[in-house]
Amino acid sequence: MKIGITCYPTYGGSGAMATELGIALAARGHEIHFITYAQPFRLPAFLPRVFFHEVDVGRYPLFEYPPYDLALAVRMHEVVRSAKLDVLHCHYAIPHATSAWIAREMLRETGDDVAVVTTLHGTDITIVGQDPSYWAITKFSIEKSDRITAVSEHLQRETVNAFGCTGCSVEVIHNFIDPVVYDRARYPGALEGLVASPGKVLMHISNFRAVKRTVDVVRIFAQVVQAVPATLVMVGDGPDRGLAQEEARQLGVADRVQFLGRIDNVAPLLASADLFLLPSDNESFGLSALEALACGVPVVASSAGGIPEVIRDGITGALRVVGDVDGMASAAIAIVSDDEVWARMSRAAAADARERFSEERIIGQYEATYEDALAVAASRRHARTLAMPPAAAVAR
Ligand code: GMT
Repeated sequence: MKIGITCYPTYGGSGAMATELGIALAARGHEIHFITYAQPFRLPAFLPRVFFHEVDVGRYPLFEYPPYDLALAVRMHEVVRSAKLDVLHCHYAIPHATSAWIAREMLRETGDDVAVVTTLHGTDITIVGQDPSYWAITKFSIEKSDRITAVSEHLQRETVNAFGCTGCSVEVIHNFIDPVVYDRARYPGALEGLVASPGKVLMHISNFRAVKRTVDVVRIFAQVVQAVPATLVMVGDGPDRGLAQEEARQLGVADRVQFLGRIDNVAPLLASADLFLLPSDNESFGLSALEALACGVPVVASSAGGIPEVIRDGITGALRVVGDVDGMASAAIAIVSDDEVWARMSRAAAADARERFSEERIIGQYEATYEDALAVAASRRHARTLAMPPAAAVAR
């Protein structure tokens, strides 16, 4: 199949997932065309059957807000025609699914068509999509997609609750990991020399937005380090990094907390961690938690959103309600201070991630969805032909 993939390329779980999906599909023989404003951050320079098409919004003084969605639609239209794409797969509804709909409408002018698949990732539904400025266009674009997928059952329910989605069904396809990349045994000692005696390594990876509650991460750690010698490694960057750094100073643990900034290849770091913390306010899935589990790192997290679909409470980690810093700290101490408990959870985490979320299993689900979308597109074309006056249908 020839598949166009559009995502946010520079940072974030949806872009990471979309890129890993494209790479895995190419390895299975499909031809992949990324259509985005920058090279996706997890995409290596060259891979067979993988192409990158940059979307250029141009510059014009009149445009205080350059219309990226239109430039994207034009690029999609062009790539579908030049590369003869079968499917356009949009990750994150806004504006990608809207641009795909515009591109598909433009294709009609020349009798061309493309199947559109939209994967919903989280805030495209839970925050942005429910903003009154975007609600109607989000609903419209989702309903116009030939197939819609959501990365968790939680997000599927949120979508139906928020938009109703007349005449559309939202299929759940969970996020996945490549078990060869996220393998503890593969990267010994990535954090060696970071601090003199690290003790247990607690880790958090995110874009440091308010939803991630990075201040809670520091508060949890401050309790853990009183009970067990430990270091907190904070990976990523974003609006709340300063707040988290200030909290570490206020709580007197700044010398035990390392802020590494943004790092694209996180597998070697995760493989050096003993515990991952994800106390988010909301998380449709929690891809970073899954990557940690796959590396044999138990996760202490909030029970928000789709997180319980990823982490098994008491087996691969511990779940507490949002904001329960004391509960998360106690759970963290119980895991890292008992070698036997930790080893059991670490093994269970790596095994469960492989069993339920391995690339092999999930990619097949996407391939089946593409086939379904092609069938929907074919019946759309058929219905259109039937609706045409006989002479026009023959001319087509
Ligand atoms: O909504 C966001 O925070 C951005 C989005 C992204 O592009 O990184 O994250 C969402 O998608 C990820 C990949 O499917 C999920 O693992 C995250 O849980 C989800 N974030 C939220 O729901 C807050």
